[in-house]
Amino acid sequence: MTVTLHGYKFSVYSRIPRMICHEKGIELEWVEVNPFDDTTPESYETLHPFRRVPVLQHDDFTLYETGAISRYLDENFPGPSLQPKNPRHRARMAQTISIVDAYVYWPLVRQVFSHRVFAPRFGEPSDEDAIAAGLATSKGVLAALEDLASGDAGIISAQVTLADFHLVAMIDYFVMADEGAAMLARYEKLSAWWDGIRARDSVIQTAPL
Ligand SMILES: N[C@@H](CCC(=O)N[C@@H](CS)C(=O)NCC(=O)O)C(=O)O
Repeated sequence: MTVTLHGYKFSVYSRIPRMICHEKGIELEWVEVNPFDDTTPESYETLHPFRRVPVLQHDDFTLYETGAISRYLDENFPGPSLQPKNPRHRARMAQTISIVDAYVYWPLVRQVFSHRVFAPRFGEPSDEDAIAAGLATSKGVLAALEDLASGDAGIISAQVTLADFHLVAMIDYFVMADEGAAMLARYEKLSAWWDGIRARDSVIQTAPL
């Protein structure tokens, strides 16, 4: 039984299943794929027609889309369950994952982190307008997450769930920008959640930068 993840070392989405595997004690084989590199072979499209990462392969089963991968890992492997049984908490978990995909990734990661932290670190040009736009959008996004945050161990319930790991990957990059860290600090429940979850071994062991 082999579990292989095709992912990119700096990718937030690739980090999510890595954290989940760590939490559940699943051994993972890693295949490095840089989706931003034009030299990635066309054959990769047989695994992911949109040329993104990650892709999971479990024996003869191939799966892309991180939300689906997270659930598959949680439901098919032993270890602590990362999905609440309570239907309302489960719905909040699904809602939070959807918010991360639709509203968090672009402003917090691709606009603020990429231009403020990643591009300068790797000698690439960065765009101040993109940072300003990302920060402006991030305010509303963090306010919405603060409204949903439970104030318990997990973002949406006392139990740590898949939603926590989807959000961790994004927030960890966002707070590497000084403006991101300052903005998060204004949200009490989100800050308390972040201070607790960032100490987990799965988060520390998968830190990308
Ligand atoms: N909906 C996809 C999003 C994955 C995604 O956007 N991954 C980024 C890396 S973090 C990527 O591959 N980007 C390549 C690109 O934008 O061309 C998922 O949930 O897996």
